[in-house]
Amino acid sequence: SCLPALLLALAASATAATANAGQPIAQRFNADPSPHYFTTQDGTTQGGGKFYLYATDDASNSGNYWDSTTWRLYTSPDMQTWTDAGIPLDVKVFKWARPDAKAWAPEAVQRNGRFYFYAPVGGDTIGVAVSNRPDGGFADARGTPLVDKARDTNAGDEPIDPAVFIDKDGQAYLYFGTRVPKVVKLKADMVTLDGPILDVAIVGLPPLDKTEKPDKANKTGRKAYGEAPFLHERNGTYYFTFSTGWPGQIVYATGTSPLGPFTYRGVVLDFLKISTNHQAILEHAGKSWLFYHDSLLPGGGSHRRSIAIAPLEYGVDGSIRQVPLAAG
Ligand code: FUB
Repeated sequence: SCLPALLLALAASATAATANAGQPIAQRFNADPSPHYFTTQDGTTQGGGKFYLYATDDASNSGNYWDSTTWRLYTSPDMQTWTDAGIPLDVKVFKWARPDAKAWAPEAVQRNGRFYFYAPVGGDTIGVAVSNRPDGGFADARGTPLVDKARDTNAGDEPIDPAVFIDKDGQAYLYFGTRVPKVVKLKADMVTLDGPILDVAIVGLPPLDKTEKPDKANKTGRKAYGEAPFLHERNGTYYFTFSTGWPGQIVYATGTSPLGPFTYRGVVLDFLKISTNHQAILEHAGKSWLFYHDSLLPGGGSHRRSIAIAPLEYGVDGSIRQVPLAAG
C-alpha cells in the first residue's frame, strides 16, 4: 500500500510548514493574503492542483501609504516554497476606476470552470474580474462595480476587504467593509448581487482590557469589528474572523448561518507591531492554516508587510487555539 508513504509525506509537509511558522513566505513585501488551493491551472478538469496566494503588493507602494495599483500572485506546490508569479491584474482592468485607485486586499474564487477576482478599488468600490486561468488574463466581468458606495444601499462607509464564502448548498456570500461588517448573497454567476446588503451582527464582544488601544472611532469600551472579514465553516459551525481595528487583533465569532449572528469566542492572533492585521484560513487535506501578514522582513513596517503562515488548531469544543506570533 502507498498509504505509509503518503502519511510520511503529509507529516513531512506539516513539519516543514510548522518550522517556518510566522516567517515571511517571500522576500518581497506583500500583505492581505487570499490563499486558495485551485484544482487546475487552466480551469479545466485536467491536471493537478496548486496553491495560489493573491496579495496586496506592498513592494510597489510609496512606502508611506498603501498606494500600490497592482496585485501580486504567489504559487506553491506544497505551501513551503512560494514562487512569485507576478501581477495577475491591476486596477486598469476596471475602466471605471480612477487610474490611481489603490489596489487593496483581494479575493479570488474558482467556480463555473473560471476564476473570479474580487478587487477593492479606491476604497469606495469592489470590482469583479474573470479569467479562464488563475494567474492572468482577467477582464472586468461587469463593466460596472459589483459594490459601489455611491450606488448601493447599505454598502457602508468603506466597501473594501472582499471575502467570498460558498456554502455546501452552493450559495455564495460576499463579506466586506470597515467598522461595520457587511454581507450580501451572490448569484450563481458570481458577478451579481442577490438581495440586499446586510450588516453582520456580532454579539458578546468583550470589554477591552487595560492594555488595549482601541481605534479612535471606537467609543464602546469593547472590542469591535474593524476590517478583514473572513468566513469559513467547520463541522457545521460558521466561523467569522476579523481584525478589531488599527492596531487590531484577529478574533473569531461563531454562528449557525453564514449570515450570522455570530457570537464572540476569542483571539486568533494578537496585536502586531504594525497598524493593520489581516487573516485568511485555508483548509487543505484535513489541516488548517492561518495566513496573515506581519512586518518581519528587513525594512518592514505598516506599509511594508510580509505574509506568513502558521498551523491553525482547534480544541475538541471547536474553539480556535490562539496562534503564537513569531519572534522578530
Ligand atoms: O492593504 C491595505 C489595507 O490594509 C487592507 O485593505 C486592510 O485590510 C489592511 O490590511
